[in-house]
Amino acid sequence: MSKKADMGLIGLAVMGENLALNMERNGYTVAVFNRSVEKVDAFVAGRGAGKKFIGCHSLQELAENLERPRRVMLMIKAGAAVDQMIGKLLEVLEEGDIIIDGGNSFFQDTIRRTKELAQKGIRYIGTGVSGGEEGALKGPSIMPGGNPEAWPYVKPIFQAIAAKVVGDFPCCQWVGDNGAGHYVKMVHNGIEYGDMQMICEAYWLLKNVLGLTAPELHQVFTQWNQGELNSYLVEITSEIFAKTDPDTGKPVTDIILDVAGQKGTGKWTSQGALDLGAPAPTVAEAVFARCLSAIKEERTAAAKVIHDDSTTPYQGDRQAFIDAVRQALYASKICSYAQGFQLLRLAAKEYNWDLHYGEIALLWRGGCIIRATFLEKIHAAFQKNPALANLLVDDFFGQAVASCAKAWRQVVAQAVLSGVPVPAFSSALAYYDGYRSACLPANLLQAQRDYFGAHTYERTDRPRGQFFHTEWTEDCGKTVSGTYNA
Ligand code: NBP
Repeated sequence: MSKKADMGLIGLAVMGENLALNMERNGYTVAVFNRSVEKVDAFVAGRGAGKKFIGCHSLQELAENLERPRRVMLMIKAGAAVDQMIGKLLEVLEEGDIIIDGGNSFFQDTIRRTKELAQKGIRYIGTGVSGGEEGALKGPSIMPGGNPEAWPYVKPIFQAIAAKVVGDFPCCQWVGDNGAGHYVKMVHNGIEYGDMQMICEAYWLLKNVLGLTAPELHQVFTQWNQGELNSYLVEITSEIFAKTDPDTGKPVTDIILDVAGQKGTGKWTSQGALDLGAPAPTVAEAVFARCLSAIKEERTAAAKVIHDDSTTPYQGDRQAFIDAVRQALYASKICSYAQGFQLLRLAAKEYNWDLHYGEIALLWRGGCIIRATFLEKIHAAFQKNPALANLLVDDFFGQAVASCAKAWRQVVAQAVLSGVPVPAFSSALAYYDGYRSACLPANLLQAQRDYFGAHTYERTDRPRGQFFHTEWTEDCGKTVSGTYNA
């Protein structure tokens, strides 16, 4: 009898096809299925030719060709398609079998599916897979969560196909129960939104304040990639500025329309932060910056009628400004990651996950889009203090930001003077200044709330948890609101 497959993979689009090839290259036999079954034959006869693939034309055939307990991975469009496919799979799977969803599913869906499937005896994993097409083929970052009983059966395959860093360390470890893996992937994507926006702001400042050309920008980013900013995104940015459009001879960046797309994971991260009351303004600003870019026609019309002659050009040293922008980028990036990890901490509390923040930082060192040298430092910070409240109070990051702060303020100030929008740089700076402030103007805010809604307030000279109300006007009553919420 011929060998059965180690893994069933459903969804032969960009990610599924490449993940299947990655598994096969690592010694596993993969049974493949796709809703449009002609893609199965095309794959097995094409990129999969001569390899250990079993092409299946039905879910029944897929189930018959899998070792038990069966492992079936979905790499299909997130949302209703996943529920539909799970429903169909339940007709052919047995108790103890494992379903893995590797798409960008919303974490609340994964929480629900893990629970519903456990009740049916099916072990479920919802996993983040990051790295796009190339990562899927050569080694992605994998962030699995769900039913921990399933993990031992999937771990060898996932750790074999994952990106490896520092020798043989796989960028794949168990993240936590139910939706934890998809949540961590969502926050990864939110951080990615922030990183991309901050790099774009650095570019826009260097271009508009100093007038740097694409070849000069290529050099600056290449140099930055040698230091503390070393990362995949800075590296590809330097390569992007070296690319010329063959038709026009112009830098490719000059012919690309300034309208940003988005698929929603940055928005989810921001919504998740709002749900938990987590201060994560930098990712939110990155999402809003994409929204503002998208209203191109409106901006173009506004540019014709809103003339502003209040700006002040930069008069200082060019190299000093380039260096200051590098420091502003680094400090803003630290703040953005501090916000991301603060969000994870609040999520762990809310959803009862035992998240290991240092390990999560290590998962992102290879394979994924935000891979960066400084993730090692985040790991070290949480190793030193697993209960670290915020990266900004870690010695290394605290000193790193403090040493950049002066340049960072000058850059944000010059951006404001020059009329160059830097929402991520400036929101990160406001977060830093807010986080390090023992006192904020929320005393006045509480007074306002108490004035118009009798919402009450706590006093600086009394223990926390005692609430007071002032009769601000003569005609207000003594009844206070019962819905005080700090
Ligand atoms: P897509 O997200 O474009 O989905 C295409 C696949 O979904 C095809 O196999 C398609 O089958 C299948 N599908 C659809 Br659409 N509706 C279906 C349904 N109702 N039932 C069964 N199958 C259905 O593919 P992708 O870009 O490879 O991404 C796969 C997953 O991985 C997504 O969740 C995505 O968000 C996530 N992801 C993508 C990337 C990336 O860089 N692309 C990176 C990381 C994660 P068909 O051939 O019959 O239409």
